[in-house]
Amino acid sequence: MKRMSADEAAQMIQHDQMVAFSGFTPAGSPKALPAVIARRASELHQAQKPFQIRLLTGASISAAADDALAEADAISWRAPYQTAAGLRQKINQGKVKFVDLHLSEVAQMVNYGFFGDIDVAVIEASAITHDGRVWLTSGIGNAPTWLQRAKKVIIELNHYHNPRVAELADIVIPGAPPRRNSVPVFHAMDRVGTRYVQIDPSKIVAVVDTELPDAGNVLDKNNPTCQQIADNVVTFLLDEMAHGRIPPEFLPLQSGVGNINNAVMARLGENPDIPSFMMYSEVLQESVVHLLETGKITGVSASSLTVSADSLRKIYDNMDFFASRIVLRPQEISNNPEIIRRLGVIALNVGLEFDIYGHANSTHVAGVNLMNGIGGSGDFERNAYLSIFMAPSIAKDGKISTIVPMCSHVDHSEHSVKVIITEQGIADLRGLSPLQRAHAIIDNCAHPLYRDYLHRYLANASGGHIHHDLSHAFDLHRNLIEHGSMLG
Ligand code: 0RQ
Repeated sequence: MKRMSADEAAQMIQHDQMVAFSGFTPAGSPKALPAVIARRASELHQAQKPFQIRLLTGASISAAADDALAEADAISWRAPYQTAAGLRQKINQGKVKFVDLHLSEVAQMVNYGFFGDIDVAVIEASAITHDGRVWLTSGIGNAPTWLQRAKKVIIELNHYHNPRVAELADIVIPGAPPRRNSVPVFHAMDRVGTRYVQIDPSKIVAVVDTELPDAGNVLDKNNPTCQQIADNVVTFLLDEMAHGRIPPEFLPLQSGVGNINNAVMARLGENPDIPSFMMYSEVLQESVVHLLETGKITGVSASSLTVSADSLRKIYDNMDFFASRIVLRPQEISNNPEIIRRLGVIALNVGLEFDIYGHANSTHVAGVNLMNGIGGSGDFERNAYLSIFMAPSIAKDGKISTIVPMCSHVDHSEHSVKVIITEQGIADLRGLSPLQRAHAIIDNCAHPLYRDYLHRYLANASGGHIHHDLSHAFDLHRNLIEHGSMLG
């Protein structure tokens, strides 16, 4: 194996190449190469030479890595998801071409050849062998597909990880149509693949030794609004159980990342009337580690351990306990529509804004500026047993209502969104016609500051099955842009 420094390995990456990083969120993503690629870009730019890569990842990588690459103008094209302020700015200035994709679809789109070849994959591994077996780390993402498709592979062998992390992995890559088989996961914890990825070892052009932690997962808001939304979610799920629509043994949960989702998981965990349950999700987040310890959560299928350094250490120090309770899958399987529908997953995601008919905008502020991307939310919401969307009813101290007459951008249509929950209450949209939905959303979810406005909009709107006033549908957004507040 060709061991070398990160600087030497970065020399193998050329201008305009398609580069693919391992991992899912900061977990399992390369830690050394991104900064070195950024530096190489800056140096080449100073010498008046072009250097920009096209970059595919699993989900986000660490914000520091994405920001360093953005700051150095090292990326010309990026997919499928990001969460970094600096990169976001470049995308919204039109300096980086960003493609927002459902996370379950990325690997198959690459396998179908939709984005061309992958020139270089940069993969964090916990172990490799001379015959080409690669064991991944705390995030799987699309790494198995990158390893198989890339012309060249750079391995970051990260000694920070406990080698036993490989016991969590379950690697399977579905075949391509027209003879694609079912993925035989019939239970959240089923294992159907291998613990490592087998590749042609001659493709490994560099092995870079590192000992670097995943960038921690910082949750900063544990505010009363998050807590109230979480309480409303618990109330709703208990009511569904009481009506027999959720079976007594419960159903697997998917939970997005962020403060609201974390509060929901904590509240579910402490409620004695919620039975112990499993998760079929994309990220295993901070609060879930504790719930695995208490036994409230009995097993988790995910693509990454998106947890703090302390929690990762706890998992690594207690692998006898956690190895039988966690399965890490490629995102094409953790977010697989076939399995989500089969298992009856309850999906819990957060959106930016919802319109009175139940369309959801998860990605673009005022319809124009990218926030993060759709991530895995669409994979789950479209295929879930119950699709629940959550948000505070207002943002930016009330200058923004998250309930609007018409969404300025739509990621999830009314057909996928079954329930909306804010701190104000619950709008159960199942079986409601559009106008019934509008009343349910305004009365139960909108903030009192905006309720009258929204009722007035609806009363003055006209139409057939759906009512709208197209000359005023975006007045709130126009006010926000012109006056900094939706109420003008
Ligand atoms: O801004 O931080 O400056 O205060 O958006 O909002 O309420 O803190 O909630 O962190 O959960 O993020 C939709 C962005 C919500 C996220 C979104 C402002 C608000 C705040 C963040 P500040 P909150 P969250 C799993 C699933 C799509 C991807 C997904 C997301 C900031 O949940 O990216 O679901 N979802 N992935 O003030 C303008 C509005 C706003 C608004 C809120 N209507 N207009 N700003 N904000 N509503 C993850 C993966 O797939 C890996």
